[in-house]
Amino acid sequence: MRKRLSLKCCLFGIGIPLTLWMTLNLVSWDMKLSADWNQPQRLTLRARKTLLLRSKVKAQAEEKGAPRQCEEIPEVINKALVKHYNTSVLHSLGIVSGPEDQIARDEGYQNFAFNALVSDKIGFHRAVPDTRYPKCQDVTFPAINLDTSIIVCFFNEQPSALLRLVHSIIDRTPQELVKEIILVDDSSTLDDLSCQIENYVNQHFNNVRLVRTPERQGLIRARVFGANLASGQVLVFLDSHCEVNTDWLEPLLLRISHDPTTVVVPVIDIINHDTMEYQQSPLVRGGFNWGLHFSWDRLPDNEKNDPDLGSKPILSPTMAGGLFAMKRDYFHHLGEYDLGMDIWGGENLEISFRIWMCGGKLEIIPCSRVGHIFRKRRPYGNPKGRDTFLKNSLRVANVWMDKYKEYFLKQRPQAQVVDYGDISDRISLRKHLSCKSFKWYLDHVYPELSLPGDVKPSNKSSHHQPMKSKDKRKKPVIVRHGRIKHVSTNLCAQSEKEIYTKKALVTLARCNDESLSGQKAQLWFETEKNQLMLAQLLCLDIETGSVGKSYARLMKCHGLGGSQGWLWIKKNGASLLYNPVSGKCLTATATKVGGYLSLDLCTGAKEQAFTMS
Ligand code: UD2
Ligand code: MN
Repeated sequence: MRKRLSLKCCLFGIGIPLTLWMTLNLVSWDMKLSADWNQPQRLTLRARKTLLLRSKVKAQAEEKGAPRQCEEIPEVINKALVKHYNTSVLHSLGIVSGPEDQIARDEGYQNFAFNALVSDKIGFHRAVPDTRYPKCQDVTFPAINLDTSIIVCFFNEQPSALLRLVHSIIDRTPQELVKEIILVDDSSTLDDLSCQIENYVNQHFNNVRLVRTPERQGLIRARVFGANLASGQVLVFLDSHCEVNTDWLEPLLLRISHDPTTVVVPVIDIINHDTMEYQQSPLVRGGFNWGLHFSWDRLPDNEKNDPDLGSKPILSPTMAGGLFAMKRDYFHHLGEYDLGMDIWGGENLEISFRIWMCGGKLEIIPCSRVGHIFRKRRPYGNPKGRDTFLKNSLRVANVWMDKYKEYFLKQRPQAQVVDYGDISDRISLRKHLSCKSFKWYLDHVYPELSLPGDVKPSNKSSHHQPMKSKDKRKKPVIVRHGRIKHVSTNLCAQSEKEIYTKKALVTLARCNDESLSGQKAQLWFETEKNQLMLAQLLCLDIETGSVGKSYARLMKCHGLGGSQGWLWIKKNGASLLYNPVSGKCLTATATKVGGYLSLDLCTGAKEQAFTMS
């Protein structure tokens, strides 16, 4: 009615203000169209900004001009790993064989917080172990009539990690299910790398689009930009350092086709950030604590004892955040993301609460597996130097948690003074969608969460990657024991202090096999997990992350491999102790009694030749 009226006025030529009003009206109509889930949303100022940005991005994507000037990335294919996943090949790729390797490795850790040297050497294609439970394998999928837009946002990503993800999707997904892959470069600052990625993408793929945000948005708004450009029926979000596994997409889509308000998450397998090994994750589900930190929780007993465990969907109170699929129209209907959130953090709990409280469901699909490089630190900051995780979490607490937000504020008192911006849009979204209360969510979706002060046993693991719960971690299995002898001097490795002193360095000493205590001091136990335990007490470890020389030390055994993993390799006829995490070999700094053991380039020199007997 109002529209018709304004049209009439225009015909009579009542100028600029009305034309402006009409333009806005049109824009809002366009927005409503993109959110075609019956109930249109109010167009806020922020949404208008997004829209403007969106048209800019569109323009940029469409004028694909001459390639940018930068070195071309060679299409690297490591033949040894394309067909068969092989850990010893992987380990050998990690060997630092000279100063160039060392630089590539150090720069990689600095920029990406994972071993970029190994990632580059693996190349753009590799096989990964099929980590699904047997019940998921060898199934024939019924026809699926949904297609997807896969959205991958990145800020300063290593080209080989990102391109291996893209190739893994193309290699392991039926073509008709992938309408497009949208790579959103969130204004990366390492220009050469983003230029190389862009040129490679333009030269090698048809259905991969690369778009760039006009300025750094952070992963939350970057995802919404990507989603606004997408046209597939289902949106799939992935982090930029993932590799998809066999038949990963079909189980996700089948679930969504049964119920379009189900949001589905694959099991996130672990790609080791030091060695790039691909490891199966245990079945756990998403939770959180009152500090609003995400946690991996043990499954409740009824799920754990289900005979179909491993192939049946698992209801999950929250998601980790990076990898999930949902219908595109449902994504828009449910309010996309909170555009007031910056850079990193909190959006995963926000979308999880919103899904459950506003009528949807969140499930982990064990038959779908995708590997992700879990890094020890985030290799980037944010332009304003603020703690965006805290700010974003405050928005979550104030919009979604009702009176339970007090628990959060108690846990993180620093939050009291943080400005979290305007949340009125999100509050009206919650009303508009008639979402349930946070109490309902706690009672029905996450009754296992104890309130502060309760003494329920914890079901959480504090690790940032999915972990087997402690009670299931087995005792180390010893495969052999003996003395570690330095060949050319015939000296033995032992602690410089008592055998139970943590952090003690390791030195060469005269081999002592006379008294029992002497034996113990030089008796090493090699375990199934490639640990070397002195007297079955402490593990041979290295100082990681240190610049310059790194020494071998004895540390508490953690059973996670990593810096406590030691492999015997051969070089120039000598047998060396190689530590895959550092890419280096155990080396005697001085070939005499008291000489410390350090880590050095694996050359096969006499300082590095050891045996175990
Ligand atoms: C986890 C999630 C991540 C996100 C985050 C909380 C998984 C596997 N990962 O942390 O997706 O939900 O928790 O916010 O569940 N990026 C940008 N712009 C930025 C910063 C990051 O595009 O300003 C990209 C980044 O390149 C990466 C993705 O966003 O592809 C996620 O970032 P991350 O890998 O640092 O987050 P992660 O895995 O530590
Ligand atoms: Mn990540």
